[in-house]
Amino acid sequence: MRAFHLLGLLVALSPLGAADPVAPTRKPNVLFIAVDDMNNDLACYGHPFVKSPNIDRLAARGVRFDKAYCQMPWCSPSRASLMTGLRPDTTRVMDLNYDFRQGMPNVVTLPQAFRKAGYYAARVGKIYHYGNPGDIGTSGLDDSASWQEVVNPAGRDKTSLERDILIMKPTSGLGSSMSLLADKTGKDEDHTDGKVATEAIKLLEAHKDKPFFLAVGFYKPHCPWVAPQKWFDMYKLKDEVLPPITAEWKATVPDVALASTKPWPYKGVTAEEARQCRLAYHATISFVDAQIGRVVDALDRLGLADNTIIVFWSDHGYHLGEHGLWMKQSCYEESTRVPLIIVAPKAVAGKASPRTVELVDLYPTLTDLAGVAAPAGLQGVSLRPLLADPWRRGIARRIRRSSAAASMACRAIPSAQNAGAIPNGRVVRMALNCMTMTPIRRR
Ligand SMILES: [Ca+2]
Repeated sequence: MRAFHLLGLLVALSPLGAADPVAPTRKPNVLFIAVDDMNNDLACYGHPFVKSPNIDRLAARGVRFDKAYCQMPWCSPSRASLMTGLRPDTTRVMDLNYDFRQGMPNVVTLPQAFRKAGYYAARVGKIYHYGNPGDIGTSGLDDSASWQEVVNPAGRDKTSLERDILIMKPTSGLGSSMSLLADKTGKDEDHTDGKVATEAIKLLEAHKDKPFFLAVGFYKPHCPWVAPQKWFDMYKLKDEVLPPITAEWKATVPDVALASTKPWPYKGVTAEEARQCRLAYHATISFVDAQIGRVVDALDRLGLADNTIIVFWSDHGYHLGEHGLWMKQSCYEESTRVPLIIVAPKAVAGKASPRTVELVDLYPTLTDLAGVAAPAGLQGVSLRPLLADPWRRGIARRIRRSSAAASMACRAIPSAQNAGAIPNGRVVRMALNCMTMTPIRRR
């Protein structure tokens, strides 16, 4: 893998790069857009009614990855892995408290690599882990070495609306409380994610004349599902149908397969309440989609689009009732799969890649595309060849080492139960073989 990566880097840096359709003509900027807890319920991924015109617009400008997976379906392990280019069993980040610098004080993060290459690197909002919504307005579990400048917006969803939120599961923290609010008076720009977009646009305007790595971390559609009323009005409760579950199906899986949702099903809310939560989740997808659109519009207005790599990613997926599950931390497809779009200058546009990729691949991909020196030992592979030919085979290899998620699953499942039949191939393979959570076979 390292040999492949070095080869990619040499190509990027060599004069031969001029013949490469993806090679930048000058130092490209990076607009690094993250969302929190967003699954693939997006129009560009084929969802029948979710409205996501701005993310769809990114997909039309770049490559949409249809089989992209996180390294562990939980905020901090996933984000620390992506930002260091190392798998969770290397970072040792397997909970929401551990700082990867404790064990790897000198690790060079993705934005640090760009800083070393002379880039201005800044963060707005949530990129590394922090409690959502508890830590909104703070730097949370940030990595200060990564940035020259940080902005931590807090909007009315955090500062004045929390007491009005409809909480369906009051025994949980607000971030997992199955809670929602349609704000009847506030504007998009008054909410935290509206402010994230506004602050990101200010930084684009201020730093447009030199190479930048701007990380823009949005907070929705993480619970609580709070957004202006108009976004809720775009959806109908009758459309929010829960996937079927049966007692017979439940009897065929070990308890651990359902352990991420306690109590099962739907964290103890009624099916009707769960449908309201689905609607609210979709409403906040459309809300955050609009804020992403504002940032991309600014990039275009400033004339930066032709020389800016745009990455759009979510830290993990999200259950909305499949198998009776809700939220994340399960090893099923809906929890581990993520939306991932890369728009690179001169890359193909409007294509989808069916190849299995992982968020840990983003670090080597971005350094490769930008011609930035990457540290040795990155554990992903550059996806650059897929930006020229999304169907290309053979850029990734079969992963043989265990991932933290697989380790977590194995720790949680007594060995006797490992032999039990689980009718979801991904879970079986993770639990039985301790393979990485994603790939099984990478072609
Ligand atoms: Ca998350």
